[in-house]
Amino acid sequence: MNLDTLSLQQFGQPLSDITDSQVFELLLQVVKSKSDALPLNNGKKRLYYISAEFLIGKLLSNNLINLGIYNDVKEQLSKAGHSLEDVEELEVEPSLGNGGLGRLAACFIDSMSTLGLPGDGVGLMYHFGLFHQKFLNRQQTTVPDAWVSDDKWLEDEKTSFTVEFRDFSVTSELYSIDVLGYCREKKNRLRLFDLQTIDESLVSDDAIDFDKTALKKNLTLFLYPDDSDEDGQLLRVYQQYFMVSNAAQLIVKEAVERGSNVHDLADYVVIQINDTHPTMVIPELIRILTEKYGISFEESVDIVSSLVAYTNHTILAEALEKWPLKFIEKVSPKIASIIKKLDEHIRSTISDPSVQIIIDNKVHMANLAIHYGFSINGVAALHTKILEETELKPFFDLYPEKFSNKTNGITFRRWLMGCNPELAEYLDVLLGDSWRASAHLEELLAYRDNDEVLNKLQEIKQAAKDRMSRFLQDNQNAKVINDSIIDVQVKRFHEYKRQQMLLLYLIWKYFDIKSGHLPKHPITVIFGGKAAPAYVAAQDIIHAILVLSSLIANDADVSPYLQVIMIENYNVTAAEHVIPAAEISEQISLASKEASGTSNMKFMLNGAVTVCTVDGANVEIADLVGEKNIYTFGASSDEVVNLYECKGYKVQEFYEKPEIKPLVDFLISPEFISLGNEERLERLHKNLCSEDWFMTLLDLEVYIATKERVFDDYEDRRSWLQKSLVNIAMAGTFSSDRTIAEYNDEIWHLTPDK
Ligand code: F58
Repeated sequence: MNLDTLSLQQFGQPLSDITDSQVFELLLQVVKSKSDALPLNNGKKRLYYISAEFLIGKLLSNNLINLGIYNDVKEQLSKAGHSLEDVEELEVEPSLGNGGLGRLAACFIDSMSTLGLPGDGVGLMYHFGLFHQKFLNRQQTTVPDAWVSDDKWLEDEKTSFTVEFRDFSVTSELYSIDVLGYCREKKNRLRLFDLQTIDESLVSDDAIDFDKTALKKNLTLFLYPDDSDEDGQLLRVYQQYFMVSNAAQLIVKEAVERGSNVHDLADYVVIQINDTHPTMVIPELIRILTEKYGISFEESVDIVSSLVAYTNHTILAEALEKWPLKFIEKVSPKIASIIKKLDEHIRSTISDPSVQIIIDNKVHMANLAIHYGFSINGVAALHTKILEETELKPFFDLYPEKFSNKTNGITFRRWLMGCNPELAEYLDVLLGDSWRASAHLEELLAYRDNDEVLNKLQEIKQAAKDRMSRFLQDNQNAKVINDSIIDVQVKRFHEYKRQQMLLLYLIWKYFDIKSGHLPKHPITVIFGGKAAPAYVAAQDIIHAILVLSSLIANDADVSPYLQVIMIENYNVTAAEHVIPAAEISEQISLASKEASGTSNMKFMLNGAVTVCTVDGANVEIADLVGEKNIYTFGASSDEVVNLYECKGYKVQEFYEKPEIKPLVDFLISPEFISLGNEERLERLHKNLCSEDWFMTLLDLEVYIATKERVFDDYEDRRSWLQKSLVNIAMAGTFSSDRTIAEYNDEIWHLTPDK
């Protein structure tokens, strides 16, 4: 493929003379014509991975990599004076996800295609997705993130279904995006349902509020519309039913086209539901089988129960969905009545009230999925253990055979080859390129004592740091201190993830520098992430970080040594710049609360050293790299679970400690308040010293001590680089190809296409 020739044909000018946006157009055509020509992965049995989110990121580079033409294209462009990086900037990032669960779904569909498994992602085509985050007066503001009209990858499948609600019906339109596998001749698709009557004009340019009751026009406008009022909650139920009704109709139609007589549907279909949002696919399929195919209720239940599998992503009680039965009745009385029948069956056979589906007139979606699915899995070993032994113990006692662990993974195409090509190329030099398909990196350990290799790793890290600095400069005019240590916490803002603990450490460090203890290397701490619009406490934490960032920047004694940058509108593109540059990965959730985490895996793969609590997949990372190559601290999950159970955490005892009180009180000091919003800062302060539901102060002192040890150790450059090397070498386990192979071997049982 010669881009110069293509450019001459298309634009009448050589590659060197066309603009970056013409190059983008050209590359799109190249990728699309190649991907259009690929047939779908086929097989009798097909997987449908239904998810409310797919945080797929930009697709150009990813597709070039998977088509095996990335290096060639990059070289041709560079010879003609273009940089692929600049061209990529012209692509819009789809706004179809929120956090780890959505990004996991994106990694999974990439791996499914790579392994040749016949299966598609199924979700909704939100026109504005999640909001775009902007900072104003050091606070998060939310503006609509319009992306659909600029997207270049969506194709109209020209397929529609009717979805019947109680009071009206709507028609859908199915769009899809090709999902290419790494060096594969066949593809899968991400299939997204839109509403034919969607009306973007309900949304103004600068605010994400809109008429939540205009259901015929709004169902696919936003991902997770604000549900702090009843209209918002109802809208979510409508959205979920719209998603699963379309999915179920598509699934049955395609199975029948492949030869199913519907009684044998489970030989043709397996459905993985990503968290509980798609749970209503169970009653919806039962409805279709009984109403449309005349199959008895009992047989329909058996058929459906043998083909739906559920992944749990959280133990946080408030995140486990429970919808008032009356909402479901309002959306679809038929679905409500099927759920009631399913609940009655459980009541009549199992006496334990905690496992019922309808409790206090609320439908517990996870309970429904566990009783009427054939598989439930957690997403890291510790998480699954907590589900089995504590959170879902009554279910585990009933159905031990349904439970399993599938530790999460990440696709190395995006999180190494795409975002860190220098490191990927150097691994080729050292290991040959077979790691690209196998993810086996352990042979790198042989170079642990090789100074030349360690120095080269340092050089690669420096290049990534420079790239990130340019990105932050261009995007938000932030100037990273030269030669500073890059210490990063990027993830959704939530109190359990404890961004506030890093904030308190930073206050400690600020005091320490003020008192004359200057760090040997300057430190740049980078935060990134969004807070849900209805989650005030998380927004207060963002506010305090932005205030501290300004306070330090304005302080000439401290600013040469310490800097806090909060990335505006953190998304996949920002992650691709920050993760390769990071030297310290912050994974500091309250033990037991982070189901897995996946940024922990991305950071380690790119050579960052992890500072973490013993939570989620951090446990598995620590086991792999060994205690010399990771910094773990803090209360264990058993201790935490115990403290909750016996109400044993007394925050005041910690707050009153002379080492802690000044740090917390600084949040309401005149210096702090002069830069911020008093109400927000007082609320955050009060929250920390009188409630602290996620036990920040419990771990704070040991966290500070650990961080100081980390910064000391960083000064021994050789041994630090060795830690970094070991982390890269041991990251192979966390390839999502491994995870998907496990899902397939143990849950889905699909035959890979050739
Ligand atoms: C995340 N969940 C987990 N949920 O927090 C993380 O530990 C795990 O690694 C990841 O799933 C993948 O398994 C997550 O991202 C959400 O974003 C919820 C979506 C629905 C609204 C509440 C947040």
